[in-house]
Amino acid sequence: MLNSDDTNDKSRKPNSVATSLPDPKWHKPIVPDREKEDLRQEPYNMPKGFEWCEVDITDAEQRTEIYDLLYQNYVEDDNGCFRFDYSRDFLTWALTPPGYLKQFHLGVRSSKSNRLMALITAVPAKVRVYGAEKDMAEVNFLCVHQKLRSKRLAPVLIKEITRRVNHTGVFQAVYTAGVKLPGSVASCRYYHRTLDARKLVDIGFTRLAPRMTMARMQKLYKLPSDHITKGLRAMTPDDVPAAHKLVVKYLEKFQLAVVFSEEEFAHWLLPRKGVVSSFVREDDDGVITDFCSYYHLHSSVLGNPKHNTLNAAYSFYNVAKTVTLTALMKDCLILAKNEGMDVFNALNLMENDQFLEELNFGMGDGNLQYYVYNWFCPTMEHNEVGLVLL
Ligand code: MYA
Repeated sequence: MLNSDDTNDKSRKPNSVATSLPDPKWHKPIVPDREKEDLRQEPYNMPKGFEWCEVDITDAEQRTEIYDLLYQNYVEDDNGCFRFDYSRDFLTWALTPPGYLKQFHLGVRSSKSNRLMALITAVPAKVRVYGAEKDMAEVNFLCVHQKLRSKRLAPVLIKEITRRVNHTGVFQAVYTAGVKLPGSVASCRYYHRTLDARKLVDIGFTRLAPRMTMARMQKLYKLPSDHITKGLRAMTPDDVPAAHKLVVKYLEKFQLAVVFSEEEFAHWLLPRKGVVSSFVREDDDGVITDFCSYYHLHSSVLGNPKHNTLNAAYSFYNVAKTVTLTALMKDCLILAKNEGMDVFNALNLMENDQFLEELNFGMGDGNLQYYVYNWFCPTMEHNEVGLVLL
């Protein structure tokens, strides 16, 4: 939700050059890697009445079980007004990148009813933190059914996913959370750009400022009906090699960044209807010069008589070379609005500070903490982060 209170932690350590080799004294595993035979071989014990399962996201019925668990129990805002509603297609996308493993889609079922009661997932990714490039896991969708909260099931889920990931020879992971736990590497803030003022006011996502009328607010957030940058169009499979090069090169300037292979880039960025939208700018010579993207993540509106769903676009990866980042992101707002979005969200990471104010984004009310599991390194500023997790 929108807020004007800035509580960002400013006590960050200094920069170092993003891709230069890091000093091993300040950049190292907390616990050294272990051989397979030295790892725990058997799964952690579940409390009586519950058992582990692997949930098959490619199976329609099991996908619906994941969807329902998250739809009813996943992340809410602090006021309990909104809850993430990850669509089935989104979940399929999020959990099946190249090299994904079924044993990392870890669920807990009730032995009696067989109902899915908890979940944690990991997918493989190459991530660079400062100059150290590592195979890591991206951990997401940690969820315990509301009826089973505060029974310390979450730590068991975390230990078991760690064990499973370790068995593939991977000892680092990245994840984000709204909660501040020990050892975060960066703290980012969400910003929100109103697209449908009336709906956002109706559902209590934002308020009419003092002395503001709805008509004035709508005027303030009005956008042109079509995008402005010449040559900007949806990305196609043919664009992948050039767009991949552009994005990978751009991400080199950040201290925490994903290192996409071309295949991973195609998975994460090729447009999927209702899931992810990506655009390239092709110049008159047919060269791909600029790139922008956002993903579609809706939220349930809880207890509102008029609206059930908040349609939100989330800024993903953007590279502006021949236009300003502000101009490119203005086009993104227009494209997102034309896809039916009510709000456009962006974190203040990468170079997003450049456009947030000018494009009328308002500051959100919570921070998103970034964590690198089992990695010791200096903390970094929000604008040194070049990684967007879902
Ligand atoms: S972030 C999204 C998290 N999900 C939600 O917020 C959904 C709604 N909430 C819930 O479903 C539950 O409240 C959860 C906790 C499941 C969050 N990350 O079982 P408990 C610690 C890490 O009694 P519950 C995402 O998905 C808490 O500090 N730890 O509590 C990324 C306490 O520990 P300690 C968390 O409320 C996930 C303990 O859990 C989080 O029933 C990355 C209490 O357990 C959190 N977001 O369940 C996970 N929230 O006592 C880490 C609470 O020690 C991955 N806790 O303070 C680590 C890397 C693993 C792989 C490594 C491979 C190398």
